[in-house]
Amino acid sequence: MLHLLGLLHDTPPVPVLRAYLHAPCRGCESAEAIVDLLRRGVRVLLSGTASDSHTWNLVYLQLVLEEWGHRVTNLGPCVPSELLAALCREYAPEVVVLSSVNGHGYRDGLDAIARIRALHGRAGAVPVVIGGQLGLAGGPDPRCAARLRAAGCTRVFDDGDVAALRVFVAALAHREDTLSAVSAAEEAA
Ligand code: B12
Repeated sequence: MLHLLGLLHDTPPVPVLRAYLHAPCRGCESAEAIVDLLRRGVRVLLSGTASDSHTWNLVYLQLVLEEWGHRVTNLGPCVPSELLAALCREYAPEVVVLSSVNGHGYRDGLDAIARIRALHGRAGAVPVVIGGQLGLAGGPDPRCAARLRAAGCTRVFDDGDVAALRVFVAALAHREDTLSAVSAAEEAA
């Protein structure tokens, strides 16, 4: 059920969801828990890198991110950096997740992050993470990862870091909660 709801791009109004989820299936989260998760879910722009034609990594990441309650727009493989940057402006995601497994991720990632960080305003400041099999050496390369971070990548994940990605995106959801609470308190004052 949660996975099906994850296919929706925008969270429907909570009363609609509550009515729809009046009888959650056995083994699913309660309706309240699902509503809470969807409310706090992060808007994710997921993309393959410019040279990378692999797709199952993207399918996998979309499924797990949605399972964790986030809303994913999956741009698919071989996305040129200019297009990625243009779509960052268009969709205003809360996080960009880049995935690459063909061994050219360190190089493609540098181009992608340069284009995104060149955007003005909020779009240029969006958290951007990259992960997968990023280099040709068959394992993580700390120097290349450091270069990506210096260029503006918020986090660089290794191949098996899916659990760390979960923690990172969940923290963004909480950060938004905190920011909303602060603005509500400021408005009330
Ligand atoms: C299937 C496959 C293909 C298919 C892809 C079909 C398709 N539609 O996707 C085809 C045949 C087209 C293909 C092509 C090529 N492939 Co290929 N391919 C594979 C293979 C066998 C499986 C990949 C796969 O689908 N895995 C399943 C998904 C779910 O898992 P995953 O991709 O590993 O992703 C996981 C992690 O990397 C991680 N992850 C990925 N992204 C991110 C992002 C974040 C933020 C995080 C936290 C984690 C994360 O999470 C995922 C789930 O655990 C792998 C070898 C292997 N066994 O992994 C090689 C492999 C990825 N391919 C490889 C290569 C070299 C190529 C080619 C360059 C070959 C060539 N000379 O033409 C081309 C790529 C061309 C291009 N422009 O990109 C190499 C990459 C080498 C490297 N990284 O150093 C691999 C590793 C094979 C090898 N051992 O040499 N390939």
